[in-house]
Amino acid sequence: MGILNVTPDSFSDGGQFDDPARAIEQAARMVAEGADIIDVGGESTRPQGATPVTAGEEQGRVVPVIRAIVEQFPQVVVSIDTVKAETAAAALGAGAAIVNDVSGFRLDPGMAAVCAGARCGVVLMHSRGDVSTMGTYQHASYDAVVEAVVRELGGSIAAARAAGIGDDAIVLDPGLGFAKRSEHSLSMLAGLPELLALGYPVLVGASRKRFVGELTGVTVPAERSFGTVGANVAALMLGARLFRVHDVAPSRQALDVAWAVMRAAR
Ligand code: PMM
Repeated sequence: MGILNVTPDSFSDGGQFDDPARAIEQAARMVAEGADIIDVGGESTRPQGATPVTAGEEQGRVVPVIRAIVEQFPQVVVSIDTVKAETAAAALGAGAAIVNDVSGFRLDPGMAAVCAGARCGVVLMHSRGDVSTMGTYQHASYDAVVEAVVRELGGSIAAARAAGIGDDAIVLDPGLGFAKRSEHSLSMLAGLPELLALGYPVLVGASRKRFVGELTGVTVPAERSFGTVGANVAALMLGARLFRVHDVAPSRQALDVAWAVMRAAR
């Protein structure tokens, strides 16, 4: 899953792709490098505290880009990274097939019904707080982080099922770096088997995150590609099957090789 942040202020690539023409160019590059899914986002959750945007502003950013990607790359699946039901509905109308909700259906009571109605795929990510605090440590207090995340994601799954979303439409995400210090993100990666025990495929978003920076000593997010690859290969071996990344080629190539080794080892 290649990341396309159409925002002026994302933590790792803010302002690079907020012009539609440049966004499409970046989508084309990610498709050429092997992305199967393009995740389009129009609202940042950056760790320094993000500025919430209105649904109208967000739609103005993402809808033209989604339309263009669907038209130019019909083989690619588009997901919409939003916590707002109204934006999800507009994105699905423009051709998106997956809703990636970093609040796991917590923040907008209308989200589950929109997804159920569209029969789209859903990524339920764990987080705490709202868009301006979920990227900070404000709610990063846990007795046992893996148990807490499994329990809290259970609430997201219940909301999805209650709205009529099928089990085969659900993907879970531990929410690396969201209300999680680096040690929490590491514990979540190590604890992926416990998340998988809930019975759904798991997506991880390790790309350029702070824990990768802290483990490698690389302070510039855009230079954390090697560390990101390490996290993704480890996550693959622990059971993750979807990988949200900024730099598609390194992770795609590493994961293809690691997967071939895993299959040959069976
Ligand atoms: N991380 C970010 C945004 N959206 N969605 C999912 N499912 N998982 C993530 O880990 C995730 C996400 C923050 O990173 P960005 O600002 O570089 O997009």
